[in-house]
Amino acid sequence: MADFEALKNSVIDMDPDRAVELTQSAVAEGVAPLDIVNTALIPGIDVVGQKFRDFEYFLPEVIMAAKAFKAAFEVILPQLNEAGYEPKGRVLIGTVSGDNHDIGKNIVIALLQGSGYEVHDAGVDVSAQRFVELVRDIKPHVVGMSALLTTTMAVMRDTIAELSGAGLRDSVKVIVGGSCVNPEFAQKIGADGYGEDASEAVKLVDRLLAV
Ligand code: B1M
Repeated sequence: MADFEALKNSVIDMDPDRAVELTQSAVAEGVAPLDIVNTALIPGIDVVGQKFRDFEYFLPEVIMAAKAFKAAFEVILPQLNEAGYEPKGRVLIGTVSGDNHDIGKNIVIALLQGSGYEVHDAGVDVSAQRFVELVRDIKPHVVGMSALLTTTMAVMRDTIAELSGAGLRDSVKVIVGGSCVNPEFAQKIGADGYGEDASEAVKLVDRLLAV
């Protein structure tokens, strides 16, 4: 019988090998892939997010736990696709032009993927024009921009302006985050929301897409 509690703990304990092993045996037993995600992996990464907020876990632990999560998720991704798994929505995320900080963005991506979103990582140093190109190609429901440098915040405003100029603004929700950004700034530049941290970003996307 699949041990969901042990699988959840393998994510919390940052143990990718154990996470893979337990996921493989659950798959072999015929457990539905979505049950594995919803009953073990997401609850596990949720605990990690909470520990991070409570200063019980720090960055290295979050990155290791995200690795365990991703390793297990990779085992079931083909099964999810076969099972006709429908992502909750499509999200495009990047760190804005001039800014190479990507640790926070990567955590947001891991939690969004864990929560069932198809996420496209635009990487770092992404210009307003590049965001527009990617929105045209990928047709995301949500565009997320991350910035940690006060000098790069303006790129968020420019990207929203470029999206409007290209006639794409109404087709996507725009969210922003990163330690130099706040809700007032998000509102001022016409974003649809601000995520204070990765778990809040997931809740925000859920809210905006009403899922
Ligand atoms: Co840099 N850096 N850094 N740095 N760096 C900061 C940001 C800084 C505050 C340090 C300081 O001076 N105290 C400062 C910025 C000052 C400012 O403008 N306000 C700074 C600076 C100045 C610089 C350089 C200019 C230094 C230099 O070269 N002179 C340079 C810039 C390079 C560039 O980007 N062009 C630089 C370089 C670097 C490193 C390469 C060494 C490294 C980055 C490694 C990497 O990312 N791959 C680095 C690091 C590690 C930091 C600090 C120490 C840590 C950042 C981090 O990863 N935090 C940082 C100081 C600090 O924050 N204590 C600092 C952990 C991460 C989990 O948090 O990214 O905030 P964070 O993400 C959170 C939330 O913000 C939110 O969720 C995440 C998870 O909870 N979130 C989102 C983030 N994006 C989101 C998007 C969303 C929603 C939520 O929706 C789309």
